[in-house]
Amino acid sequence: MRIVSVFPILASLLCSIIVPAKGDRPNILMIAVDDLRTELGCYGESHIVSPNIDRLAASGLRFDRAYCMVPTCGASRASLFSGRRPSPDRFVRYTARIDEDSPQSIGLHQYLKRAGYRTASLGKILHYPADQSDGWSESPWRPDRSEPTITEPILGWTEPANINALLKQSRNKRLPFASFDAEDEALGDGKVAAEAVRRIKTFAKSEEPFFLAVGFFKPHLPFNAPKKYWDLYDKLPIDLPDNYYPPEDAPKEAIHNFGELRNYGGVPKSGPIPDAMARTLIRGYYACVSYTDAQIGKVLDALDAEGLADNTIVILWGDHGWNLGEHTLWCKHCTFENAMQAPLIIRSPVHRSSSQGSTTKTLAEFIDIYPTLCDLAGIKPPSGLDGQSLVPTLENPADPGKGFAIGRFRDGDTIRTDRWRYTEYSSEESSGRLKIVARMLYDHDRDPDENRNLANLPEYASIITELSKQLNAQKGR
Ligand SMILES: [Ca+2]
Repeated sequence: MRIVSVFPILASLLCSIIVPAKGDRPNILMIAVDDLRTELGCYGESHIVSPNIDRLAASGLRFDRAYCMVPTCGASRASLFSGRRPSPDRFVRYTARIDEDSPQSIGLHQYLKRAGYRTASLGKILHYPADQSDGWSESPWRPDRSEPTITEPILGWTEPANINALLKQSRNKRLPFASFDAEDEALGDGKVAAEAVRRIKTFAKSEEPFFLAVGFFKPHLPFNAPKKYWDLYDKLPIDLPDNYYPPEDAPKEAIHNFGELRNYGGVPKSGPIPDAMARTLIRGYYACVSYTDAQIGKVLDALDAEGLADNTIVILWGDHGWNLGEHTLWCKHCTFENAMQAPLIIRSPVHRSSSQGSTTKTLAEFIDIYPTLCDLAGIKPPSGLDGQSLVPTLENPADPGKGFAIGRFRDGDTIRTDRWRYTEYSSEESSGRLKIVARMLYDHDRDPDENRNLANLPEYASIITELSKQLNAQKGR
């Protein structure tokens, strides 16, 4: 009984300590992009037209080595918002939710709301809008995502007659790409951007600090975008990746059958994707990135137009990477660099002099986002978070940081260090003990595309022992 009566007093004292005075807190605009890999103008060596993400990077800090915790939508987002590492029992699938997998966690949005923020979720933020929905000041908002009629079948990958047959199929047989002769707002992300602009105008009139989380659905499959974004790449010769083959000596566990893509109409159920279709998929992905980039531009413009940019932290992340044919893989769902790495850009107005237009090679994990935003907002993070603040990197982009990034997918646990990516795959024995059944090791100094698995070579045994020890000491349980 004594504990119950004392708790509200303690809680009240705690809140009075951690919450800065009203008016001192910066706003936070979070932009989440579904399935965005680090192939963008600002990340270099890309044909992708992404002027708006590029200008955000030019005014903020671009993280060149930021990693998701789980390369699948819901699990990545639940881990990010809870600030907790995934484990074999927590944040496993795309359907993961915090209130089921980690019910004791206070979500980032819940915590900011308690600290006096007006919190809003638009579009795709957590996989289920109902997950910890009490952390949003108003019900999470999602657009109507019905799409216009396809007026322009994508040619060049199969016979026109087959396309017409596919167009008549039911929704679950739809094609993996489509072009619409339509305005941006005819599709979901255009509606998300328009709603975000409306909210920013409303929030500008309020004294309350806001945490506005804006989640775009593209470039997630299907690669459907208005025609003008396809036209950006109309003349571009699209090549298949240089490493359109599995890595040398990679275990079978590393390569999946990209079932997510094979569910679509016209995609073969097994075997390689026909080259013409592969090229169209790459072009379609590019079109969707440019479409989303244009929507992001509208949101950034609204922030400027309302005079909020100088008091608003902007953070952009993709929930995980994507394979566009590398190693013959498509989609995410693996522990290669292409699936684990994702864009991360942070623009902190008070760190302009140290970070504006800079890049960093500090290894960052997406569980670091929660304590970073608390730090930037002047709020002490809750106990029990697994990540650490990236503010030292905003203050000095050469900051060494923690020096590793750990993640997992299904039976694979993976660690990235400055030089290495190491993955070990486990299987449960009849005794219940986990046994390592396969390993991968890539030397990023010599093999940044991860084309040769070194794990079975005896000369790397001591490096593997060290990486395995570090991985198992730090991974989520
Ligand atoms: Ca995703």
